Amino acid sequence: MRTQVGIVGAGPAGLLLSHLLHLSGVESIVVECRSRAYVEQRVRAGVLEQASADLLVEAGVGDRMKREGLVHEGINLLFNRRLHRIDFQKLAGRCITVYGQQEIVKDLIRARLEASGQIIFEAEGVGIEGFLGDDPVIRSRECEIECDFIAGCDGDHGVCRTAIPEGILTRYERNYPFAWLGILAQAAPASKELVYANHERGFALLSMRSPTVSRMYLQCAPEEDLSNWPDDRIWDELRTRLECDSFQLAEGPIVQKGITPMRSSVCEPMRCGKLFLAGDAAHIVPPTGAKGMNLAMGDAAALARAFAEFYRSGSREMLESYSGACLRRTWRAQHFAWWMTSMLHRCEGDGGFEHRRQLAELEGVVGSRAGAGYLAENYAG
Ligand code: FAS
Ligand code: PHB
Repeated sequence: MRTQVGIVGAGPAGLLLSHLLHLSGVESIVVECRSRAYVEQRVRAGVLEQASADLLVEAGVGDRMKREGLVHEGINLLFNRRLHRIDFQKLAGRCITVYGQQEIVKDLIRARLEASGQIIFEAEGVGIEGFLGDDPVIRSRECEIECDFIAGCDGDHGVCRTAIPEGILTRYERNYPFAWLGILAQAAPASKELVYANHERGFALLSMRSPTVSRMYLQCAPEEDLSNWPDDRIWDELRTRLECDSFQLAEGPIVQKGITPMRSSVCEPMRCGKLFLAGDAAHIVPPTGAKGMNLAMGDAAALARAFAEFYRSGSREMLESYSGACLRRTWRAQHFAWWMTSMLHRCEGDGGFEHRRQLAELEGVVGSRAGAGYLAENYAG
């Protein structure tokens, strides 16, 4: 097979890139190792920055998000058992949309297939080569795709980043001494807006997917075993950490559980020859700042503009500046996600000093327009 841009990975980055290229008249083929059913049920991120939601609407794939997504004008910080609201609309003139990542994946797959786009699901033994020269190829057991460029959108455990020869990439990493235990529950969210809690027993987050479905997280040990967390223990811990006078947690059947490690990582550069990395293939942020999916969508939009410019005018200028531009945005998001993570999570062995320092930092954030404004501008994008 032959195409202009070969894309590895049908997550938010790869699918959005393929859709945006289609809108610019640039051909692409997406190669995905999992089934359509698998990628469409994978529960992950849930918060879209204003720019990401606007991008989906402008690209003609935001109708269901506008109908079913929950538009929020703020979030809440909970500490010392008191709720403090950060008003995004007042502080930053923006809002967020709560809409599950798997819903965005469904909307993008449907749009691509309705436009006769090519997505090869369940591809086995995917590999790439030729991107250092002039003949990039994506190979799998089923097919061989010759292309002008390869977009590595295959996430943190994909094959594209690792296909880059030693000595070209520099990887910057930070591992956190905790993880998130996340649940999806058939339970009405106790709060209309997200609640991020700093509690002496650890961090907790109250989020949602609809007026009847809660998405909640609690800080746990990095090597935590899910079998140690039966439903009633999860609800007890969430109730304790989210205790406040403003709401009462409603429990319900937990339909999905998972543990997400907390890590920051950035690969520089995000390009090697005719291979361009986008999304989690290039960078991982701790989910505390709700940035992962938004960064992936930002990379896809930048790469789509660069390819469109190349095929329209032959100019390589935007291709040359892609990595630097995306890394600047990525490092800003890395700092924000690190700041939110460090301010809200308990670290063992800090003898209580760190927790009191965090509480003082939180008082400073909610008590000052500058502090609250920084959080609002970075969270809402
Ligand atoms: P993705 O990982 O989404 O997609 C990569 C795709 O490539 C996958 O479909 C994969 O199957 C495919 N692939 C991998 N190897 C391949 C190969 N060899 N050949 C072909 N295809 C291959 N972010 C938030 O903002 N908030 C959250 O709460 C949050 N929770 C998360 C929970 C978990 C368990 C994980 C892993 C991530 C979470 N994230 C969260 C981050 C997440 O949302 C990512 O930022 C987002 O999925 C990035 O999108 P992509 O870059 O498209 O990568
Ligand atoms: C989610 O709803 O899944 C979610 C919300 C905010 C975060 C992380 C995850 O920071």
